[in-house]
Amino acid sequence: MKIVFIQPKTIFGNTWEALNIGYMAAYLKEQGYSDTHFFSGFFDLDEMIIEECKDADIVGFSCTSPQMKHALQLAEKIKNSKNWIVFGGVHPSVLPQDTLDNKCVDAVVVGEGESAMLKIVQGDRSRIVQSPYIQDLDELPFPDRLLIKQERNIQQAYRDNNLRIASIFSSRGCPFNCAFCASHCVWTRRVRFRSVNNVLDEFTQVVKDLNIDFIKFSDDTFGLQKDWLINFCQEKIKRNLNAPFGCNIRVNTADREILEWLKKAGCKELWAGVESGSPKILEEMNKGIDIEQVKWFFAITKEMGFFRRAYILLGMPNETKNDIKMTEDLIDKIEPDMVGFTILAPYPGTSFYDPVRHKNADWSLVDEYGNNLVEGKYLTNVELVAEQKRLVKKYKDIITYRQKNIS
Ligand code: B12
Ligand code: SF4
Repeated sequence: MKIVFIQPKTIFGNTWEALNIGYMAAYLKEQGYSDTHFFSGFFDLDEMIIEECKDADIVGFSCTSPQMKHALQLAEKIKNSKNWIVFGGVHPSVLPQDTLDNKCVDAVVVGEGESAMLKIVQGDRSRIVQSPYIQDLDELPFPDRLLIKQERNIQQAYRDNNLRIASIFSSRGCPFNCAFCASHCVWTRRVRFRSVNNVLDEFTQVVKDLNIDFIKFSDDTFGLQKDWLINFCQEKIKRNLNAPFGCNIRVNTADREILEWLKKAGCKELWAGVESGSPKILEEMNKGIDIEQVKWFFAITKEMGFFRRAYILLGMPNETKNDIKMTEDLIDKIEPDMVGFTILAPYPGTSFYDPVRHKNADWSLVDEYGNNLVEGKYLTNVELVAEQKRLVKKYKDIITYRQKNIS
């Protein structure tokens, strides 16, 4: 049985490792299905992808909303009477019926993909497939990084950062409820953790096999459980794993003890959602943090010598120029080492998605770095984009790599 997985592209052209596909392919391989192939719209030409799918039995597309357009363009050309076209990922999970309304889509997987995809490979021809979540994540094999041709992403990272970088996930899910986030649609709000040893085994293997200089923990938020996190740091030190790493962290889940352990274990970078300097806007985002926590986190992490990145989100419905001014004041106070300014993107699965208003939205044109869908009560879209540009210019010395490149 020939199975082809496709990572469609976004028009904004930033590439990333298709670890979701790597996970599913490794799982299928363990169950005896190893005739799997992978193509990425970022690197492979459409004609080549279509040609390679001619004799495929199952073709799986992995989609966030901005990837849907390219996925459907390819699927229309690939669909034939013999193959079975499956769509999975965040967008199809949130809008399964919408996705199935496209004639070229045979089935949609809602939520976690590994065991659902196995069912399909074993003959399940339901149009919507949803499997129970895997209880023990250690049961999953490590993602097949060779199949997803990760070397291409590593080289890209090297060109951008002069470092060979790879991502690892230590958990699935996030218990928080930020209004602009769609994570819960795939993972629910119950967090599952891999064991420390399982994560460190992968860490060891990835660093060695791929010659990696820096590991990114791409979890929604890393080390949500204090005991787990301290144990992870202690074990990493014990194993003499010196490769540095960075992670997403919430300013209200860290404490001094956690940060000290992270430091000792080689964590160099911390990436935190600051979002806004206005309490009213933080409330509107349902972010669950306050300004004092932000100030405390950035002061202590500066003192400890971490490289700290702050994410700022503009475009909440009630945001005014004065709120943005409060955000600037906060940035000046906390002095992040890097900052990025995104604009709210009302993706399906977030609280800002409106099925009526956004029915015919072209999601391929929607990006957090700029989109024409969002405007607030007090700021028009044009004003918001102008504010974003102004801030990018003002903070040009510490702006994120991606934002520097696109502005
Ligand atoms: C890390 C991350 C990134 C990293 C990726 C780093 C990396 N190494 O992979 C970066 C920063 C590059 C990134 C980029 C983007 N991201 Co992002 N990202 C995430 C995050 C935090 C985790 C995604 C992830 O890889 N999870 C781990 C894997 C294993 O999970 P998964 O991808 O969901 O796959 C599982 C299932 O969905 C399913 N599945 C997935 N594909 C398929 C395909 C088939 C055939 C089947 C059967 C099943 C299946 O099975 C998989 C395994 O169980 C999520 C939030 C979240 N927790 O979901 C946002 C999230 C997915 N990102 C989002 C977006 C919008 C993007 C961008 C489009 C942004 C942009 N404008 O460029 C790009 C697109 C890239 C992408 N596909 O994720 C949105 C999607 C919302 C939506 N409705 O589309 C999310 C949900 C965040 C949010 N705003 O709410 N992202
Ligand atoms: S933005 Fe981050 S912290 Fe908030 S719900 Fe999403 S994943 Fe969790």
